[in-house]
Amino acid sequence: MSNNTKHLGQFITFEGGEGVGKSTNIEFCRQLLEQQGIDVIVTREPGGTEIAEIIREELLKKPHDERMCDVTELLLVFAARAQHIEALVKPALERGSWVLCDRFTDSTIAYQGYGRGLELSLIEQLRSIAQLGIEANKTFLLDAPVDVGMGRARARGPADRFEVEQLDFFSRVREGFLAIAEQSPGRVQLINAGQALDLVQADLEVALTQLLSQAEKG
Ligand code: T5A
Repeated sequence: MSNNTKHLGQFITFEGGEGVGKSTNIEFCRQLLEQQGIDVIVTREPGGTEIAEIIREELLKKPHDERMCDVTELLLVFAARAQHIEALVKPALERGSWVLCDRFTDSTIAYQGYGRGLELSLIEQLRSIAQLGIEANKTFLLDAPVDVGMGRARARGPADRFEVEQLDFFSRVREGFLAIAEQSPGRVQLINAGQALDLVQADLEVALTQLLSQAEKG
């Protein structure tokens, strides 16, 4: 990669099922971009700001008795997103920073749409209300067989409210992500996350180099 500090802000999202390596690889990408003199903000969804993190806690914790309704879950995801975009993502992009975000609306399509079975048109409506026109410039979809990702996630700690779901739920989620990749080949780049970490990161380095060169031209 060549050194150049002049870039327009880019919104890069990292997507995929449980435990596919998003956090690990975002850190890798952050270091690569910072070495190029780019101001990088790393954030996540749901979460990323004080209020959005409070909503995240509610979304992830396992309630004792009451089951969270699917529409409640969807609205909470978008409430967190609205806060995150207005308070953090939009201002950072306007300053010219590159925002690396662990999950975004593709996760909503995959989990609440394909996983829970909610209408995709409902998600589109909320997207137009909550996102202030902000969309990812580039998305790295880390894809691995469900059992590989779940195995890694479970080895790391206790399961949250999503991680206790059954295999067929996560198979639908994966199917959802792959459908998005097929529909948006320009934005979404599929990365084989089932391979060894150094190979995943070699793929990401090639992709980021291309992205940097496009951003410099553009
Ligand atoms: N959610 C989120 C929705 O339902 N709708 C939405 O709209 C949004 C935004 C929380 C939950 O919220 C749901 C989906 C989620 O269930 P999360 O915390 O981002 O979101 O979810 P997780 O996928 O659970 O995040 P994890 O932190 O568990 O997984 P990562 O970040 O993908 O994986 P990472 O980097 O922590 O790696 C896991 C382990 O695997 C190892 C790492 O070292 C680590 O130990 N690893 C590898 N090992 C071998 N080979 C490789 N290639 C490896 N890559 C990583």
